[in-house]
Amino acid sequence: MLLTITGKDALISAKNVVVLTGAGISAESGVPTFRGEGGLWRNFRAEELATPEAFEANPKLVWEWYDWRRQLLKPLKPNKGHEVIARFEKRFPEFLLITQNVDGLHEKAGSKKMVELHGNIWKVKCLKEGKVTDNFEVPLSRIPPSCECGAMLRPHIVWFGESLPYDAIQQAYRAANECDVMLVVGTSTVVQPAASLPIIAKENGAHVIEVNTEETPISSIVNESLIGKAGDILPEIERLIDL
Ligand code: BV8
Repeated sequence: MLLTITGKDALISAKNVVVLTGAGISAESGVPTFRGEGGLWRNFRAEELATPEAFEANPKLVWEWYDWRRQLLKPLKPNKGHEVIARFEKRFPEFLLITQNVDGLHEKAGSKKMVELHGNIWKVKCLKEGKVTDNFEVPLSRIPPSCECGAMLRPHIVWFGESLPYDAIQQAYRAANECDVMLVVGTSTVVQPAASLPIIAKENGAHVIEVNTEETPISSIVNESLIGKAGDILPEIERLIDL
């Protein structure tokens, strides 16, 4: 059984739907997840490199990691899971996609009503002016890259130990508090504060549906834990509710 009847009815009658995604939604596009076997680069784990301290100590090494990820990401395309979520925007009166991913694949799939909690690997920020600009240069011609003003650029990404953008996390908390249904797709629910969003939704009375290839710490708390690939399950859910 895919969705329970309750889950199907909850989605069909939903006025306000939130989708929270993590690295698992991009796995079928070929993007290594953080905590799966693909999460290593030169034997470093993401948590060791995605920190202000690592960047301070060795900006070249951290930028080489991002440049490697950008080269890997450049040819990759959104998958069926991203595309269903992009279509869901028009399906429900109120909708918000909250993603932890920085790969830009949701935007490529057409998602617009979206909050990127952890930034975007295709944006850079000037350390002096604080200006955020797009940067699609692959590979980077200079590592670390610098701004026209001469100052060093950093990835416009939220590192461990850094606060999330205030507006983004407030919008996410509000959406979690107000939604009728939350779909939690492809996240290990390890990283805070994103991992608290499904709990907030459940406490607000939303019907929370998890889609993951394995159990997670919230699987026993959500209303429905659907085990399988997002690229298989999301199109199934779309078919089921559009019948
Ligand atoms: C914060 C950008 C307030 C980087 C990321 C000590 C000091 C400071 C903070 C902390 C601390 N101890 C704990 C914290 C909080 C910390 C935290 O949560 N740490 C964890 C590791 C315990 N959080 C923070 O630091 C956050 N900021 O708290 O600010 C503050 C400030 C100062 C001091 C104190 C507090 C900032 C967190 C943001 C970090 N940046 N990304 C980059 O990408 O380069 S997080 C990183 O993890 C990614 O964004 C990723 O999205 C995110 C979560 O991982 P997942 O997306 O869930 O990916 P994962 O690989 O884990 O799981 C994939 C899942 O998919 C699996 O479940 C798998 O089964 C499933 N799957 C696989 N294939 C499929 C699938 N599912 C469906 N279909 C498939 N085909």
